[in-house]
Amino acid sequence: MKIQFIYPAFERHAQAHPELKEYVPCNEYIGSPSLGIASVAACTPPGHEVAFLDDRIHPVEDHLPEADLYALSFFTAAASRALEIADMLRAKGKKVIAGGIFPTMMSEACAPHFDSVLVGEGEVYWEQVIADAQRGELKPRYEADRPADLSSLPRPAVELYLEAEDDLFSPDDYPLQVSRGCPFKCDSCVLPSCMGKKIRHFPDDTIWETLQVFARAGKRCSLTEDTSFLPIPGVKRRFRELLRRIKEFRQDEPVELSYVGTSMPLLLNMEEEIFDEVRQAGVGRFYLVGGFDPVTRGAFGPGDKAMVEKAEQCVKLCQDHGVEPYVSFLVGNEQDDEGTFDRMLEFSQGMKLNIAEFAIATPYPGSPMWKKMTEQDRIFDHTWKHYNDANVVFKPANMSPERLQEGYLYLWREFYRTRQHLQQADSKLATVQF
Ligand code: B12
Ligand code: SF4
Repeated sequence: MKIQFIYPAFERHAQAHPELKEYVPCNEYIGSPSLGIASVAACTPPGHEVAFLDDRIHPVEDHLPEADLYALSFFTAAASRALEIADMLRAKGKKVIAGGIFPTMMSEACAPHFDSVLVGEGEVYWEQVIADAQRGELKPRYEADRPADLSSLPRPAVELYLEAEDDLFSPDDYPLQVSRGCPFKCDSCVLPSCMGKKIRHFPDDTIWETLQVFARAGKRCSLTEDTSFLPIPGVKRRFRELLRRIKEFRQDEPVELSYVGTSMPLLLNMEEEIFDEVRQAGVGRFYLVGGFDPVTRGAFGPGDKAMVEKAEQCVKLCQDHGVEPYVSFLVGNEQDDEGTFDRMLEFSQGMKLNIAEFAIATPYPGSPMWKKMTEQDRIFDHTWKHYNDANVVFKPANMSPERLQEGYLYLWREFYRTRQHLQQADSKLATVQF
């Protein structure tokens, strides 16, 4: 059988608001696809052919290859396009199945558009799906009855992505997944619902192998998840071991990490040496998420002085240790009011931030925020492509939706107004996702 995986398009900040391109000087950069397809494809039994199509670069309408089964992988921002592609393919009589975060959280919304909806971690049931598809007996729904056992999984088949690169698309970094699951429950995060509440770690060998494949292809890797810094016994120790091994590994291989993602105040729990270890592992940047935690919510919402000082301390820790802070400011939290936008800009100015991004709080299906906003009947937009952190889809607590939308554009414009020199900056700054 030939299985054609498709990564449906979604709009990023600058696509949703083209005026951003006029005032944000950093080069536009399309991020790599999520690891979902590569992870599932790696578990395909022998004897089948797998192929990958990135609809963001090569729209399905113009590049539709023949296949026996079309497997779409998508999160909420890509759901509008995914449903459109599925309808189009099924009108042509093709078999189409859906997996990923959105099908996992909203399987009923997907069901009318697909032959099968796949819920949860795909590695658990993928062989069964293939066997049933081959016999022409696909079931309408498959669901993982347990978390995947990471110790027995093959590494993600990232060659699928690397081989699909061309002149139009060749990202310089890819995500590297070191664990799954999280015991916390931040408002707008779906991970604990999708991947479970317990942290599970990939074995070192799986991580090394993946890192090596990327390094040999000239790619950097990003540690995109903040769970490595959580104050849970054993988690930080494991992360430090990982950093030390990467440091050693770099003596023989051209391994480079582009950034490590973390919720801002988690840095305050870190021992000083970790910063050096991060740098020695080649990490040039922290992707500092603000707006998920009580510290930054207190700092930028009501402007609580003690919280502002803590937030400043987080940025300063990065600067003092030579790791660039790239702050991602989330606006539209319950505490935020009309003053929030200027508080964020003053903070950026005071801390001499070089680069930053701005995102609108979004009630992703399956997240605690979704549950609360639905119960309070505050969601007014169910167009999934607007769920991309660039559009207001709910009624904010202390301002109108229009004011929040304007404030978000104001932040991008005002922050970058004094940073036009970034046009000449190192191409690595192009990893700013806008
Ligand atoms: C790397 C990453 C990115 C990259 C790459 C793009 C991408 N879509 O992944 C970039 C940086 C571009 C990105 C951008 C954004 N991202 Co992002 N991103 C991630 C991250 C950290 C890792 C993705 C990944 O590789 N996961 C690992 C794979 C293995 O997991 P998976 O895709 O869920 O796949 C498993 C199952 O879902 C299933 N499955 C998936 N596909 C298929 C297909 C089939 C056929 C089958 C059988 C099974 C199956 O099996 C897989 C293996 O178990 C995730 C967090 C996470 N851990 O997932 C957030 C995440 C996906 N992003 C998120 C968000 C919100 C965004 C932004 C909107 C944020 C922003 N500030 O703007 C933007 C999107 C657009 C924009 N405005 O720019 C949210 C999505 C929430 C939601 N409900 O949809 C997540 C979950 C983060 C979070 N904690 O909330 N992101
Ligand atoms: S944002 Fe990070 S810490 Fe919070 S629930 Fe999601 S993965 Fe866990």
